[in-house]
Parts: sequence; structure tokens; C-alpha cells
Amino acid sequence: MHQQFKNRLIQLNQDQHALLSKKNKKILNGNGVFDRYENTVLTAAHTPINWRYDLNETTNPFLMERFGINAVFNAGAIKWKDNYLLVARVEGGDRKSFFAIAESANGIDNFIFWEFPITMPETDVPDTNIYDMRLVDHEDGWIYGLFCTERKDPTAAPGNHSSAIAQCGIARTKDLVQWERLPDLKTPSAQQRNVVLHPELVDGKYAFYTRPQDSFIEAGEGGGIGFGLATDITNAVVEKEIVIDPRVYHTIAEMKNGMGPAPIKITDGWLHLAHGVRNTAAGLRYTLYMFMTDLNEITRITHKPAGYFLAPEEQERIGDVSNVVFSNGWIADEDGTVFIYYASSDSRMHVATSTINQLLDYVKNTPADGFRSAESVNIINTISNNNKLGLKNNHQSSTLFK
Ligand code: M1P
Repeated sequence: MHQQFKNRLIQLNQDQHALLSKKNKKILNGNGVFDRYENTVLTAAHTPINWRYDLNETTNPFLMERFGINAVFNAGAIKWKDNYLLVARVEGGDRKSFFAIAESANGIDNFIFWEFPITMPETDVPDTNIYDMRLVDHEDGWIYGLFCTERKDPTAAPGNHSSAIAQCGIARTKDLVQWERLPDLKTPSAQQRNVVLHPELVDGKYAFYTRPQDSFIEAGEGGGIGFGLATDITNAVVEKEIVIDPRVYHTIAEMKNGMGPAPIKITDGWLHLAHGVRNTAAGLRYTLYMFMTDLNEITRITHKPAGYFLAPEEQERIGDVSNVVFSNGWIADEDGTVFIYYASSDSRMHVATSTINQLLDYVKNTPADGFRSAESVNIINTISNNNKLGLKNNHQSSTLFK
């Protein structure tokens, strides 16, 4: 081995080892709802060197990268054999995405990719691009991965190379290594993205959160987060979709919205994390929001705080698609800790932690949207007046603000 090749190989390995063994630290003094962390949890640089480089000096004397990775983002998440697994959307330099699993013992750092990416079987119509998997540990005993599969629109005019059909791909597994691909979900909507499987059967049927709005977006009307039932998961057909969380004028989800990960069941209901999109002069802005639905009547929203739960901050604002946060994975531990995995600007993965109690308090006690500026002022006045009263009656108040 030539010295130059050897040195470069040593350097590559050392740099990656330093990155993969870096400890993550909670950023103190957050907003009381969740805590961010100093470091990203997954980036393109976390992908194995032996995926990207031919390490044979004879065939790759300059030790060049042979398969560049552009970004690692929008990861599904699941707790598996006591470890925290992210099924990441890995996007190559060729723009195609695929899925790969990274594992960590504590959920906040040292995520290491499994040896190979997931080999996802295809249907009769090959996928051009697959992305954004939602993992669901379903009560039927399977782990399902629902994801977006995109193919070129066969009706696109000649020369139109950007028109695509997006549908929901469905695969299931028992071990996260071997996947069985099922037929794509059929719904009344021409396009589907952000489809999520509810972890329990509803009236003996498979329940899907859908997005029956892609065909409406250009028309600027209708749509939102939808819901529908299918009898058979091996040939899933949703005959009827209803909108359970519509997009609304002058909110963070004015333009579009989509479900995030599968909901978390708690005694009070189902906790949901979703993304809302609004337009700005600088382009679309994606933020995360939360709501809770009734435990039994699962399409009924019982609590929905106004505005966003988490929005892009600092370096999160910049990336391939700037001003975006997106989450399709969270893990609730038995002790009540919740790991919220989110991507920033379609480029890399972060973690934030909270607890079921904090999230429940957040959804129940954060005021709902008043839909008008005057209502926002009313809310502030109520909080301030209550504080004034509370402080008057509180002996410690005089020392608090000194
Ligand atoms: O670029 C932001 C996001 O755009 C799409 O999400 P949605 O369909 O909700 O607009 C997806 O391509 C998603 O992967 C991406 O992060």
C-alpha cells in the first residue's frame, strides 16, 4: 500500500471514529416543553466509509469517493432490543433516496449505521424514489414501514421531467432486515404523501392517516390530514377519506400539512406530531405542531395548541431545502421520556427530548389558535393578568424579580 493511500485511509477512519463517538449534550434553559441537543445525531458523514469508498488501492488508487451521500434526514424511529433505531432517508449525490438503519444505545448520540442499507423489494411498478418511512409496531404483530414512493407521471407531456406521482408504499418486517413489500395503498386521492398507519385496528380494520390534498394544493383549497379505513393490509384500499385536521387560512398549516410519526397512546388520548407548511416571501416554511385526539373516537381532535411546537432555529434553518423541520419518528420510553427525532432543512437529523407529562401539559394547556390578532392579545392579557394576581398573592414574588 502506498503511503499516500494509507495516510488518507487512516485519516478517513479517524475522522469518522471521532464523529461517531462524540457525546451529545442537552442545551440548557429551553422552553420547558422540550430540550434540544448540541449536536446533530445523523448526517451524511455518519454513513459508513465502505459504502462510499472503494477501499482497494488497485481499483481506486486516489481513494476517491465512488458513491457520494448528499444528506441523511426524515428518519422513522423505533425502540428495538433496548436500543434506539432510526430508519433514515439517505439521499445519494444522485438524488435518489433509500432507507438505512442507524442504532444508538441511548437515543441521543453514537448512532451507527448497520452494515448494509435496507434492500426494499419493489412492486410490479418499480419505484424511482422512496423516502420518509413511518415505522409502526402494529398490534397484528408486524412492524410496518409506510413510505412515499415516487414515479414519473406517465401522462406528463414530453420534455416534462419533473411531474411525478407520489403514492404510499407499504412494507412489513419482523426483524427489520427482511422486508415484505405489499401493494401500494389505494385511496380516492390522486397523490399521497405522509401516510401513517395507526398502531391499532379500528373496528377490525387498518386505519390510515392520509393526506388527501396534493391535488388541491395548486387550486389552493380543501385538504388537510385525512383518515380512512382498509379491510385488508395485503391489498389496502381506502374507499373514503375524511379530513380530520384541515389546513386553515393564516395559520402555520395554511399551505399544507402532514402527519409525522404514528401517534403515541396515553391514558388521556393519542398524542400526535405533524408538520404544517406556510408560504413566505422566501419560500415554504415547515414547522412541527402537536395535537391530541380522543382515545376511542380517534378522529376527534380534543386539544390543539396554537402555532408551532418546534420551528427551525440557527443552523437548522439552512440546508438543501431551507427553513424546514420535519419529523416522522419519535420514541416514548417506559419511564415517560420522549425522543423526538427531527430533520432540519432536508439535510440532517437532530434529537429533542421531552416527557409524556410535559407533552400532555403542552397540548392541554397551551391556548388554541384564536385565528385573529385581537385574540392573541386577549390570550396574553389573560396570562399577564393571572400572573399579576398570582404574584400579588405570592409572598416570594417580590424577591423573584429582583
Ligand atoms: O422539502 C420539505 C419536505 O417536502 C415534502 O413534504 P410534504 O409532502 O409534506 O410537502 C417531502 O418531500 C419531505 O420529504 C420533505 O422533507
